[in-house]
Amino acid sequence: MKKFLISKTRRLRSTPFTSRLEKYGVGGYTVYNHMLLPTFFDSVESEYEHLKKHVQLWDVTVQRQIEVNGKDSYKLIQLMTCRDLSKAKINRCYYVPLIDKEGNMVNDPLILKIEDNKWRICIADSDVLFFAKGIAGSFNLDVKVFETNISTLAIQGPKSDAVMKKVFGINISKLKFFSYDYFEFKGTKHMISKSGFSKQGGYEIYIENIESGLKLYDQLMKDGKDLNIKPGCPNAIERIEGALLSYGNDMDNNDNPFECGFDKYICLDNGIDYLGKKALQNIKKVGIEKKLMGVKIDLDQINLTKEEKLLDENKNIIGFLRSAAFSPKFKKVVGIAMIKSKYCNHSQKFKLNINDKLVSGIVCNLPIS
Ligand code: THG
Repeated sequence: MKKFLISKTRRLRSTPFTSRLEKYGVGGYTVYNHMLLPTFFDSVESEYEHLKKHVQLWDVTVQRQIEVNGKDSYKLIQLMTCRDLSKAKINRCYYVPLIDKEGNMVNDPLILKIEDNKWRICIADSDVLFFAKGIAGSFNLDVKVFETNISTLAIQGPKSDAVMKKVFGINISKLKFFSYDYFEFKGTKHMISKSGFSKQGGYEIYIENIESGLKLYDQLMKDGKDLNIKPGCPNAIERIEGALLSYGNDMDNNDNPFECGFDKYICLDNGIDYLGKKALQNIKKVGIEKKLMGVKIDLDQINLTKEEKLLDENKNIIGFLRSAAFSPKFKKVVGIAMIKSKYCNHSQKFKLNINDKLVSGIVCNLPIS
């Protein structure tokens, strides 16, 4: 098959770090929030092994930050999510399902409360800006809503502490999981949270001063050299094994937060008010018909480009495979699938037609174990 390139334009946005990724030999991109997101440098598998042993520097500028500020900022934020944020604290990160009036998923961002009347939403891949502006307009809220110019770097892996201590000093290691603070690099303060789209531990740096951010990128690569730092990116294998969900892949606007396993982030019964509350109360009453589960498949490779049907022995559809990758740990393909409720029991078997070949698999829990 003829190889082709993705054509870059203003619409398909680059990041301040794109030229560095290309210098380091980025091997492929995907598009996320209308922006370039690397998918691998050498190979997804070698980078999976490296991420679990060492440390990687990721350009995750695609996690665009939507800022909401003004008198009604909490009201707008709360209208969009079923998670109770009434007691949210400054210096903390909150993983929240955003839902519409029907109770369906719009996005699953990290939300940071910056000041009493200032919040930032670090979005997954959907146009939250227009959803937020639409609500602000129709509820006549006193808020400003805009996409910031912030670029995000993630330092992920078991040696992330060591690299970050070298660059920002010993205090960085006091940061607790899902909290953030400000740390200085050569005279410029950067906001840093202990978070990231891997289960290997690490930090995210929210860069407002690009000039300092570019110097910081180079310093992290330099100081990380003896710790075997490499440029990387969110790793498909690692995130599927760890059940870090990907909006647009694992779930979308046809799924609700109960079906995605977000029960602990759903508040139905106290004073808070949000768009989809009635819908979720109703779903809770009638129950769900499908749920995200893990799967293991007897294959040694897969390239999933659309949902695939999963069938039982009588050819009934039991669910749909939505993400999959070969796992060196399980020596099989592992995946995330939306499974019909009556087939959700652990160890339900299924068949799957891939490249005109029928292969076998089994349903399991998430995270995959
Ligand atoms: N970091 C930041 N913004 C983001 C992501 C991120 N925006 C887009 C995307 N990733 C949003 N999706 C997720 C999914 C999972 C997590 C974070 C963002 C995550 N989950 C933890 C877990 O499942 O173990 C913790 C959940 C919790 O304690 O509430 O970290 O990666 N800035």
